[in-house]
Amino acid sequence: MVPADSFREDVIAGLSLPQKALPPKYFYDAKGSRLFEAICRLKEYYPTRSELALMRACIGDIARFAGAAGSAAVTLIEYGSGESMKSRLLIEALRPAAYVPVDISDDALRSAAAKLRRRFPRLDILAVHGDFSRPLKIPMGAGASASSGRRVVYFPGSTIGNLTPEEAHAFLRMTRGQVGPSGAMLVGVDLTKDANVLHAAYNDARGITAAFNMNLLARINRELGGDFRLQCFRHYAFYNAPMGRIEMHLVSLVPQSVNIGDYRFAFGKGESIHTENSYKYSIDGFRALAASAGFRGEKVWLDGKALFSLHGLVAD
Ligand code: SAH
Ligand code: AVI
Repeated sequence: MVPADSFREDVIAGLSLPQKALPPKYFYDAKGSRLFEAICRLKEYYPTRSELALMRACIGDIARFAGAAGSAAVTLIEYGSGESMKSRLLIEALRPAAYVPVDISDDALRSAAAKLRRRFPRLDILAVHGDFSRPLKIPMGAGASASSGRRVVYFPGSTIGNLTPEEAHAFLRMTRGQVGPSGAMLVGVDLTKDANVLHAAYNDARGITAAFNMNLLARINRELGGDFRLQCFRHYAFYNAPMGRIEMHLVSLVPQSVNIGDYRFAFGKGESIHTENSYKYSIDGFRALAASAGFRGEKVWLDGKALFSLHGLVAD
């Protein structure tokens, strides 16, 4: 669980904005993480399938890139590791000395770490429960001292797309400092594509994405004593082409007010809470963003349908 105080403060601040908004990192309580895992298995949600296909097809090359320094022990740090599904493939091929999964969802982190310990008994697994948008102390594995080890940051899933380009720039800069001149970064980035494909991926027929979005209101009710009536809101996701992003909102179906502790928020009919952006990039557009943060795009891997990309970045 994230500290209730910062959750409460962020919710009150977000619902007080002229365009009400909530940070997407709060989707991921235990139920939200399970719903996200269900999204990853949906036929409409191509990103997970595409990134896994890309990893399976190119894993030798990806591991060679990540382990480029040869003999130096690698510490593999993964931000937003969730169920560590893709990292398994990378760990098998790269054989790092240590793996540091970082996630805001304690439940997802614990269960992934327990499974990985069974699968890789000799791997040093140092799970960090925390928020990657704030400075975090990242441990080094026992076999990799700060002076001799190579740090590789893995950020798959296009989680970078949930940050604004300004936040993504700051995050890449922070990571560039963290991996140092001999380190590297592997970033999964969803590509700009036909708006119909994007629309289907965020409006699945079974309503799992809608349940994922609505769970944020249920979580506010559960953890902060809010009185959101879920049946009075609906999931709304669309592609904002000029901004190059999918936007997810929760739209009020009626005029209403909602209480959270001593705070009361009024909603007009049709008024929305903006809950998530999911930016889509061109290959060159993402490379330019990485370059502005001190990284050179050395490699890029694509799946067979060119829906998704994995960028291999090195210090410039
Ligand atoms: N890497 C996995 C999961 C992606 S889902 C994959 O590629 O499938 C995004 C993950 O990032 C979730 O596990 C969520 O809990 C985590 N997350 C989101 N915002 C975060 C933040 N600010 N700090 C740490 N973890 C975060
Ligand atoms: C984690 N993140 C990259 C997902 C995305 O596609 O933006 C979260 C998600 N939101 C709705 N469906 C999936």
